[in-house]
Amino acid sequence: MDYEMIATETQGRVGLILLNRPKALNALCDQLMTELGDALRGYDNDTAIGAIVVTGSERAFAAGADIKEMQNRTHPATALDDFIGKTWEVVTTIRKPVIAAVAGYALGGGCELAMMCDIVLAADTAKFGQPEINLGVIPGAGGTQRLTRAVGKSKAMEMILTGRMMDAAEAERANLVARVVPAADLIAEAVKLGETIAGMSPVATAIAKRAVNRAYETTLAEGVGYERATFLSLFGTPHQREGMSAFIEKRKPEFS
Ligand code: CO8
Repeated sequence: MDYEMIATETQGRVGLILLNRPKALNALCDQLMTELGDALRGYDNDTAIGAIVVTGSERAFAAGADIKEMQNRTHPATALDDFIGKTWEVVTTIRKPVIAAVAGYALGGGCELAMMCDIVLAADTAKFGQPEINLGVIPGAGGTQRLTRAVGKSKAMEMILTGRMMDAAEAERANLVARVVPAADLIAEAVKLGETIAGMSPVATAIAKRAVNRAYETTLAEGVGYERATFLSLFGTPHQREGMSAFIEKRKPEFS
């Protein structure tokens, strides 16, 4: 697929996806989301890639779903089409770790896209918000659920009911992001993080990602049971032998 609204670039073992619709502050229209889904799947199926970074511009990671495109949608046609499920949730199906590197606005669907990624790294310029209430609607790509799980009920309610934005420092305090870095270093830091992850056992990485995501979906007892079963299954892999031998032999492990 030829891309018009995103750009892709490989740096080492990290697949970088740049949302690239600057005039619309990376508003997430159908075409952009389709291209993003295609690029994500492509990197997921590429054995040379160990982690994926999704980023935007200095001004905006993404200012939300494209309001101009959404304006004339009607119900029930919109519901029957399931356009949200088809294009927006691809990122949640990716096996490799996906890092959102957020500078500037991450609003509405942009904040939801960042929260669907596995790790959010924020520039000190990042601003997060769910301003849909100002448009007479509510978040529609998981915002009411993922923001609440990330920052707790009171702050999520305040943000969703008023449309207030959160700056990077507050987002870090509230556990919405893993870390805040200077804006000038954002991509380099995200790629470095991706490289670190890509250097680990790809099997352990994929299983660790799945196990952490289970914590959102299940009870503690079931989640711990899932962790135990998958932990033990890793003793059937050469990577467990390599990782433990390397530690004992005081060398760096080689996970092929
Ligand atoms: N959709 C379409 N165009 C947008 C969007 C958007 N979300 N955001 C900005 N733009 C466009 C503007 O229309 C403007 O275009 P033009 O120059 O042609 O008029 C251009 O980007 C620059 O924007 P501004 O002039 O407004 O720039 P400012 O610096 O003054 O303001 C803001 C920046 C604060 C980010 C402002 O643009 C803004 O408030 N944007 C809208 C934010 C918003 O409400 N987001 C939520 C959208 S709804 C949503 O995301 C629901 C998701 C549901 C799930 C998925 C379903 C599809």
